[in-house]
Order: sequence, then C-alpha cells, then structure tokens
Amino acid sequence: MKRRLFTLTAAATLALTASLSFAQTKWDLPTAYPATNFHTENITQFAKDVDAATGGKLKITVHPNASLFKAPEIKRAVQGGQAQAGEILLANFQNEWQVFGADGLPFLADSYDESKKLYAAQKPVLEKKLAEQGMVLLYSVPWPPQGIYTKKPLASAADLKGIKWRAYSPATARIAELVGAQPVTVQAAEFSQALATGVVESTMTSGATGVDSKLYENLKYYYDTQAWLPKNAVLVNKKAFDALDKPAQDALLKAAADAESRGWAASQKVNTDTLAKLKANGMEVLPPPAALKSDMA
Ligand code: PCA
Repeated sequence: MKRRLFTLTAAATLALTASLSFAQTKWDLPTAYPATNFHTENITQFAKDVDAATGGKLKITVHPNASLFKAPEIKRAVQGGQAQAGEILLANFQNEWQVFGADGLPFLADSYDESKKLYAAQKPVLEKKLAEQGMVLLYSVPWPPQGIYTKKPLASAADLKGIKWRAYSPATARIAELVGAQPVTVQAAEFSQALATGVVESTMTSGATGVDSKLYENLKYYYDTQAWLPKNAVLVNKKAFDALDKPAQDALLKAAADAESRGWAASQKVNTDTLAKLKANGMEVLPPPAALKSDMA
C-alpha cells in the first residue's frame, strides 16, 4: 500500500511538472542599447508586465547592449525566429524600404507632436510591411530630438568639412556626405570606444545617447538642432505570436500598448534630464547658430 501511494505521488508530481513546463513559453528579446537606457528600462518593465499578466506563462529575457545580436542583425533574427522578439531602430532599415526611414529624415517631424503625427501615418503601413515579413509590430517609441556633437565650435556646416563623423543609419551617413565630412558607421554599443580611439570625432544623436556613451569625455559641444526623432520598434515573430494562446496574446498586446505610452512620456523627460546631465559634465549645450540651421534645412 505504502509503495503504491509513493508511486502515485511520484506520478502526480511528474505530471504536474510536465504540464507546468509545457505551459511556459520562453522568449529572447535582443536590443542594441545599454540596460540603463530609457528604451531598455521600458522593455524590461514590459517583460515584467507580461510575466505578471500571464501568471509566469510567458517569460521574456531582455538581452541589452547588442549582447545577443548586433543592431543591424536584430530584425533578421526576429524574422527568422532566432529570437522570438527584438528591438530595432527603424531608420536603420531605410535602404530596405523608405518608410522605415521616414522618422530619420532631418526636419520632417522635429517635435514630439509632429513625431506622433508621423507615427500615426507610418503605423498602418509599417504593420503591413512587417506582416509580409512575418513579424508583428508591438510598439514604437522615439529617441529624443537629434543634435550635433563636436570637439570644436561650429558656425556653419562648412566647419564639418573633413571631420570624422559617426553615423548610425543611412540618413546620418548621407548628411556627412552632404557636408563633406567622413562618415563612419558605428552603432551605439561601440560608440565610446570609437571615440576614445579617435575613429570618430563628431555625430548627430540625442542627449540620451550622449549620456549613455559619456560623449562629454571626448567632445565639448552639443548643438540642439532638434532635427528629427528616430523611433525604436519592438517586434515579434508572427509564428511565435500565433503560437500563444488568446489570453497570452491579449496580455502581450496590452503590455505593449502600456509600454508605448510610458515610453513616449519617458523620452520627453529623458530629453530634459540628459541635456542637464551633459551640462553638469562640462559640455556646452547650445542652440544651433543661424547659419548652421539654414545650411541643414
Ligand atoms: N541614439 C541612437 C539612435 C538615435 C539616438 O538618439 C544612436 O545614436 O545610435
């Protein structure tokens, strides 16, 4: 009798463990930005929300700082299912399809309000294109407005001639060509090193990346051109999404909608906070000189 009871208990435990492990889905979510960046903090909160809302059934592991895939590889990894989800910079894929790069164009949408309108126009077509590629757009959040970082003061675009310009997208490389600078594409995860070793000496990016990469250690000036607000987007592989049960899909979409509104608010706050941090670290944060602004327009 004792033996039979033991066997039964063991069998029950086994069945329970099997059903528990069967019910749990684990996803990887690579991103290209550091864990302390506001986008990544937002994604980490998103993963926690999904975990809580699904009662631990869907576990998303966030891999920050290009530790799993490099920035330009993340989209293909999600498409091919090597990662079930991932965060991309849309403007990185402009050469694949122009609409991906619409928010990376200077002065097309140069404030949070304009950026919101542009996103509303982009969203249905982005969703359609990504669906054709086997992916679902979960949410998208802009970086703070982009300004110019340099070692020396700038009066006009002519002062950028010949300098080594760090680009992160096709459009930022194109700007370098137009002003006669030398474009070098370096993603955020390698930016500090590229600066320290003299591979690059200027860039256009946000205050957020300025703080993440401690640009004040090598550069002295930030011209707050507020030229565009490029967006990151969090994507999921369509097959991985379809494999979830309906309650998990709903929980994921709800957490994504929350992450989107939280992210837009965080971006605006981070813009103010990081420009103050740049100043506190000795950087000159300046409005763009009139000649520079008209050169760029
Ligand atoms: N930071 C990212 C993209 C835009 C931004 O503000 C970068 O510099 O790589």
